[in-house]
Amino acid sequence: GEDYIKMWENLGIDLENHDCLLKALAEFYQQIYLSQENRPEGMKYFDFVVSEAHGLRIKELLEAKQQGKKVVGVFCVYVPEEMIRAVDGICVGLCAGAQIGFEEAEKVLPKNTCDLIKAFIGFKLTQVCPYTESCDLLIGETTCDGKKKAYEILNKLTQKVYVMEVPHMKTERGRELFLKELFALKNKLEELSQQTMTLERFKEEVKVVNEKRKALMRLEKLRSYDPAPISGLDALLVNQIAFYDDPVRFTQKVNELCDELEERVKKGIGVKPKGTPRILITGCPFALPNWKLHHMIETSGAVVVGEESCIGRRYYHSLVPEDFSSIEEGIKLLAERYLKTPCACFTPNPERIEEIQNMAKELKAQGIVYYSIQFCTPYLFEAYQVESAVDLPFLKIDTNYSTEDIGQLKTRCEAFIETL
Ligand code: BJ8
Repeated sequence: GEDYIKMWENLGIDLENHDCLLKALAEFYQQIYLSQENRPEGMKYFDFVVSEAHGLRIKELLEAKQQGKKVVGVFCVYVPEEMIRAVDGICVGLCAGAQIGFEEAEKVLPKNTCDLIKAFIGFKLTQVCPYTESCDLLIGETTCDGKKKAYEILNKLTQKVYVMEVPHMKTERGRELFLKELFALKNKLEELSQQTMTLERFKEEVKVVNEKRKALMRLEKLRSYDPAPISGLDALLVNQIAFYDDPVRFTQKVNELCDELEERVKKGIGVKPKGTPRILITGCPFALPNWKLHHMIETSGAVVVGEESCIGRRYYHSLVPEDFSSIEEGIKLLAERYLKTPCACFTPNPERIEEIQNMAKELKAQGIVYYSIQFCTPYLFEAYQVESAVDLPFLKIDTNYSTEDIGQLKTRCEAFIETL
């Protein structure tokens, strides 16, 4: 409506580019999501959230800002949301999953950069992302080389980037560094919000984020049944929305969805027939609206039952203990929990292989699809380690955000699924 157009204008959004994005998104959503059969009723809320992603949610963020709250953008699951929330901040994920602004992005980035990075720089250069434009602070991190260097450019464009150092080894020294970085982040967030973190608020927010993660764990568990009560696409969408919806409301809606899925399981209702081949995906994150791989697999006769990905298990793998009695102790527990995350930016990274094996067993996967975004060195390299460790049929997909290779990839997926 008119209100939204004013709101976007005030944010500095390029209305023409933005219109193209929204139209493409709506069309995509119609084609990929709304065409699915046997969707749970509970997905209606998430459909609504997607349709209002640039509307109502942005309005909420701007209203919160008017009350003095700060909006903080993040790009990685090593940046603790609990700390942002403990100083009354709102955390939003800014990774981008569409080929928007690539032409502009390629003027400032090397061509052989992964599409996830090209997309968030492209979104900024073409002024199409109301989340990026709403942020008071952008927190980058030293994970892969591409992101690390892209944050320098992003800072040049926004003057709002703070980079937190993430170690690359989980040694004693690495752990110490990470802990120090979390204390430095606390100072930064206190300076931004002009408030001192209190133990009470910190504990509250640890609980809020734990509840969100518990709901996502519950959702994952329900996908272990055959027939699967929810499609991989729908579960992926819920996981994507986890990064920008209000966490309390989101948690409630995910739990309502899970209640419905439990009923489905009891009655033996699924999205696909019992015995449909089950796929576990592992690899790079799936930033919204990157639905390409799930769509391809699920229109090729299989169902995706889990994601060992940052949009997936790497986000909700474990909780933070809630019974600490000082902020320092809480931050230590937070550091331990976050460092358990098995990203390929770490060396060595045996925990990821363990996680994949556990997930495959728990979710009764029959095949593994290894997903890497073209030019993503950490995940492309680690494919070798993973492939030699797992004993399930294995398909490696190295792709980007374009639709050009869909025909060829679909043929490969179909052939793979037929062997399961
Ligand atoms: S914890 S996966 S969110 S770093 S796809 S930009 S790695 S070249 S996103 Fe990541 Fe944190 Fe790790 Fe997760 Fe680089 Fe690869 Fe691109 Fe990537």
